Amino acid sequence: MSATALTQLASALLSGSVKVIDLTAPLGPETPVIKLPPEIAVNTPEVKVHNISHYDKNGPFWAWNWLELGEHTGTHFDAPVHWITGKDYQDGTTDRIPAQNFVAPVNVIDCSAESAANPDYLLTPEAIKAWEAKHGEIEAGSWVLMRTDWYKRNGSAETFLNADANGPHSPGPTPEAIEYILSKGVVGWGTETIGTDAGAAGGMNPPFPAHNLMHKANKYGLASLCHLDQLPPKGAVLIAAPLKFVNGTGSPIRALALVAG
Ligand code: 23J
Ligand code: MN
Repeated sequence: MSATALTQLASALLSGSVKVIDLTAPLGPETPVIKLPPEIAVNTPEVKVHNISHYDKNGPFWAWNWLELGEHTGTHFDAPVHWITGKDYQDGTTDRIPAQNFVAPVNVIDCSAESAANPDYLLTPEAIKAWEAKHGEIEAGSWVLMRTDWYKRNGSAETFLNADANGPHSPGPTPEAIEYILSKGVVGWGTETIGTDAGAAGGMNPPFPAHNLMHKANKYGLASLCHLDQLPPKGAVLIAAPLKFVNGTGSPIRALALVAG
């Protein structure tokens, strides 16, 4: 029997020559949540874990909890219906997105030096084209992930949100960068920050361009990814699947990357 791509992958997983990298932040009461200006929006709650039983009178042989959890919490997936521009897509909810889209190749654009020097760093089409000249073209059906090393700040809401009197300061894309990757036919756009947009994105045109433009095109977002510094610029495969919430606008995920070890 000849080795197909899938039997080769299966052997590579068993031998460790393909490794599984966990791109997910711990999810719990300490998980930072986005803080939108309260005068314009109601905010998502912090995670709460409610105990049902713990091998006690409420359940003598078992432990279990129930969760109080926003859809857009921690390492999570943004579905097209999350944004008003994507609200009419029939396949734009977490339960109706075709599962084929949850497994795809990734392009990782390293913006860590720029983001360390400037927390308001914005990725432009020119920077993406320079990356492509070095690493190869972004293919239709692939993800584009913005590596910033911002995940290293994810332990505390203060450093992660990085807000001052002028609002939050965190890196992200320009509207033109999102338009450029959409022209390549990508499946989605992902970041290490609290959302897929920059901290200053509320003041851009359109406001929150990663949300506005990606979801308008029935494409997806990933936020609060971790460990993008462990991925090659090209060649990894991302598995990022939301829970099958009925009519869901997003979901926490366990984001996993397959990389050559
Ligand atoms: C609602 C409004 C603005 C933003 C967000 C949600 C998110 O970042 C999100 O988690 O989708 S920027
Ligand atoms: Mn979200």
